[in-house]
Amino acid sequence: MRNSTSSSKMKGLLVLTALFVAVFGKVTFEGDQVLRITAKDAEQITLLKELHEPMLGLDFWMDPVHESLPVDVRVPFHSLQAVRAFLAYNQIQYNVMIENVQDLLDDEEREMVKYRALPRSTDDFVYTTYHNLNSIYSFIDMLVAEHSNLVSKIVIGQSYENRPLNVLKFSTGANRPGLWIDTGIHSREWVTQASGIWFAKKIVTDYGRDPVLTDILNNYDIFLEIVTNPDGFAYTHSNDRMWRKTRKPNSGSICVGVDPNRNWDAGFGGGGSSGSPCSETYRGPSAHSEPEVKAIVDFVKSHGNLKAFVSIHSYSQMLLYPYGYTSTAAKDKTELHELARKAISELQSLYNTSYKYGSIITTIYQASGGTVDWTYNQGIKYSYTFELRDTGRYGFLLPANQIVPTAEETWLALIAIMEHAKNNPY
Ligand code: BHK
Ligand code: ZN
Repeated sequence: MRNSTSSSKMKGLLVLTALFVAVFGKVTFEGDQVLRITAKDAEQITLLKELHEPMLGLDFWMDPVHESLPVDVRVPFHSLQAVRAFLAYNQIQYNVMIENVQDLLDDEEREMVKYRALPRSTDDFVYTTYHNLNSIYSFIDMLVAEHSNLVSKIVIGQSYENRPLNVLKFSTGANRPGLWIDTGIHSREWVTQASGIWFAKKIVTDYGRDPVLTDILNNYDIFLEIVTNPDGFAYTHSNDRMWRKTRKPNSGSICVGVDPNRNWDAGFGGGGSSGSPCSETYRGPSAHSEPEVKAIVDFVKSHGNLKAFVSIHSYSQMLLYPYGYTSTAAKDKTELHELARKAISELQSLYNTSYKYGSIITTIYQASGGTVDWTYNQGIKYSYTFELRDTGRYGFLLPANQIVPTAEETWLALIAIMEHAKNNPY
């Protein structure tokens, strides 16, 4: 996730990868390992940056920034020997988190194919496995059909590849202020879309039964966009499980896609974003260049009365608030911090999962053009980003048996945020 030059070597590698995908259909990760590298000082961080050499084909799940954060990196099989020798030679500590990435993908796929048949209702839907885009779209339509008095589907726009950008609207009355939740803006963070599905079912199940949710929904509408980056998500199923960005081609480059969490008009172009189309943090040619981002921007502006905005990612178990592009504290920092503490203590009460919390720039790293920095600057005070499970044992490849526990604990934190917004009108 760092600036890369589009050197001819890089082009060679990318063309080879593209060719491989064209011939064999799907990128394979056989023999790839995920290493957790722990740099002990600034000198070792500098050495790690040499590993961004494009021919190595490394995929930084967590970027080298400072010594306190370990670096998780997927190393393709063809580079393993070189990378491990480099780390040993420089006496940089690391351990192997994932022995063979493809083994985890095979487990994931075996689990999914057990449930290929489309269920007839959302009661028969399997919440304990991952689903493809068609299955999620059909879930959305079933839910709306079953609970048309409570939930409707709004199409806020079209993706670059013309897929609908569906938002579920849970509403019990007209002209209410709104609370927003999105999942899956980074397509490979599969536990987030899976949790979004579970949240949707939870809302229709609990309304009229759970007093806190009922009170929230009697006063506010909830908007939920489950597949916020549908082109990327479809691509994670069809071609490359590790795809993060959008799928719009970049003019003048063979590299595809923009990081939708660097594309917002909040410190756009600043530190912690890249101007290189081949980078995983490529910000795009201009703010809101991505239709998936622009659709939300237009929705937020035309709605005009959102009171909370929660954008959900994985992994690393963090609850973050603005800012990411500047170290200037948000004016509501004290309240946001205290509410984050409350929300993660609710979360932890269920399965003892521990979260870090704080501003984006102080808790992870500087990142400019992020979603919740923009929504916060639009006046939506309760703007948060989650990083769901885990802390790196499986990373983006969280086993399906953790979907429901992850969704359940996260829901407690979401309720805490929504309830606080309701009790503190502004
Ligand atoms: C979160 C919120 C705002 C800016 C950055 C982040 C961290 C996030 C990112 O965009 O780099 C890390 C990530 O995708 C894994 O979910
Ligand atoms: Zn993410």
